[in-house]
Amino acid sequence: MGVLNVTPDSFSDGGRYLEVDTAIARGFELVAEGADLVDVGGESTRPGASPVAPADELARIEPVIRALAPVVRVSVDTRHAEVADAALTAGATLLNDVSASLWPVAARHGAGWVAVHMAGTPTTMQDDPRYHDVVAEVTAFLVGRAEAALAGGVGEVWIDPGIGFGKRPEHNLALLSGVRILAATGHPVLVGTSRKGFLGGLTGGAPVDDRLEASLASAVWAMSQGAGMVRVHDVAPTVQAATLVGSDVAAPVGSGQ
Ligand code: HH2
Repeated sequence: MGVLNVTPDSFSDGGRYLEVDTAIARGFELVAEGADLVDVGGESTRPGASPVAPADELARIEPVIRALAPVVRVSVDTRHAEVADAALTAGATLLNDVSASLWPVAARHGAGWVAVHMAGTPTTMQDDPRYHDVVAEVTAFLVGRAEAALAGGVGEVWIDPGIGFGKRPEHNLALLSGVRILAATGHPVLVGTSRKGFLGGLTGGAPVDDRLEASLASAVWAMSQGAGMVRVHDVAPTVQAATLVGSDVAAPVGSGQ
């Protein structure tokens, strides 16, 4: 899943793809790099982000979705029902939902749905996140939402632990360690670590544009633990790194380079 933020303020690429033409061109670039799916968002959900009026969010993303949907599967990254509804009408077929509440909209459109775990709202989620057992709590929450959505008629349901969404660094690491537990629920798992702040912390303060290696390592880890999809900004390097996952790395010495 390649990230396409049509926003002025996303934490890593804010403002770069705010013009419709630039955003569409970036979408085509992600496809050329090997993305199976492009995730289009018009509102930053970084910690402390200000909410965007749904009409403004939709104006940013709708033309981009219309242009990309004929060439690649498009997901819409939104927590607003009216935006989700219009985006699915415009051609998106997966609803990436950090509010984990919009499955009725996906059901109405016959679209897939991603339930993301978030503690609170983007404005407040990093204030003082607390868990007794973060893996157990997040897993129970996501399974509950997934079962409700499946019972409500959604045919394709993904679960996502919401790395960075109301989590301290130790919570993010515990959830990454626990990807196998999430995968064992039987629901397909999506993980988004790309360029996120906790990777900066772990790598001694690497700035957002200098987190590629850590992003790749965490994506490969998540895939090796059973994640079926990773949400990334750097598609080509991730596609290359992903070829190792599940391949036979025990090939005989001298069999090639
Ligand atoms: N993370 C972000 C946004 N959407 N969706 C899913 N399913 N999983 C994630 O981990 C996830 C997500 C935050 O990253 P980004 O879009 O790059 O930044 P911003 O929210 O600042 O636009």
